[in-house]
Amino acid sequence: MNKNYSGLIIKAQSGFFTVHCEAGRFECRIRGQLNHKRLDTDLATIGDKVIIDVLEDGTGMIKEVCERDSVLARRLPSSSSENKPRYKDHEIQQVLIANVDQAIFVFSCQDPTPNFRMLDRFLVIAAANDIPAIICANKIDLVGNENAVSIFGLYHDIGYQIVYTSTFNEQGMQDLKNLLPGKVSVLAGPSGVGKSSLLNTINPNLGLRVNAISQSSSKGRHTTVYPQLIPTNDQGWVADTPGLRALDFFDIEPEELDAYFVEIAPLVAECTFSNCTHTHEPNCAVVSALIKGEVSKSRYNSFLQMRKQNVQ
Ligand SMILES: Nc1nc2c(ncn2[C@@H]2O[C@H](COP(=O)(O)OP(=O)(O)O)[C@@H](O)[C@H]2O)c(=O)[nH]1
Ligand SMILES: [Mg+2]
Ligand SMILES: [Zn+2]
Repeated sequence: MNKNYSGLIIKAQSGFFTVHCEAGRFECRIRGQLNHKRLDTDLATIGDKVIIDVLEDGTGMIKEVCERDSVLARRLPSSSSENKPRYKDHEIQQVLIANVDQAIFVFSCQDPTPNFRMLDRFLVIAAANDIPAIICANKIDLVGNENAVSIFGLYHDIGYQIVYTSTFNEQGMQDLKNLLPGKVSVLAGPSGVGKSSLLNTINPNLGLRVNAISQSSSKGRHTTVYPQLIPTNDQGWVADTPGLRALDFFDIEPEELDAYFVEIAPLVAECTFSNCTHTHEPNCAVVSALIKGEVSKSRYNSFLQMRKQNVQ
């Protein structure tokens, strides 16, 4: 007799899924019928809650993928091919992770100096996917609390939650740990900022390699790394997805960009032109706020840069 369990997909690897259930972990395949008219990557992915059939031999079969609360997805650009409908009407997504509760973007206060263009890009992608974003400012030991707060203060002012951490003196580690229980979190940030060190501090059993060469470097090219969820504490999971490095990808239309800058979005309605690009138009509320110092130059520059990169 087959047994039914509900569980969570914690690893997905070319058609094979590792499903974590209360009863244990099972290597599963997915039922053919489910494969109907959906993108392969959209079928089931890490973070999906599933019902599985465990067979006599101990392997499993995913028989149902539960409805998703949220996804971190890359919308595939269909606008490039003439015949396909635009993705706003007919959305084609590549889902990286399902049911993400929050994204934690890690940057270091120093070594390397924070790349705010990249942080702003991450924040926009989180906003576009409707995923709450938290900033982790690591290596606080290198600059001290006060400097750390002034380096990242701008993000505090516009309403983001920031945790200041050090894996060296364990400052702030409890604040970070407190965010994780019972949630699926995505951790992303440039290499060298201390992501593996933070995860090792959170869960000492992980033994992740610190200072590991990034996946995109030549040395790592031949080893394919698959996305997976790794356990933290109290039923928390953190997505360690190499694909997230490719959060560099950008698939947001230039006209919708202003909606994803938290401090710019509320100003848009005050611009004279409803299709204002906030670049050269007269009576632009965003440019006025910039001049008054209510929108920071740094954030406005990120906005302009992302806009430009999107206009082909
Ligand atoms: N000073 C300082 N260095 C750190 C801290 N956390 C990590 N590092 C160092 O930063 C380097 C990169 O760390 P790693 O965890 O591999 O970063 P990742 O590439 O983001 O995974 C290593 O040399 C770590 O020892 C910290 O809190 N303070
Ligand atoms: Mg690492
Ligand atoms: Zn405007």
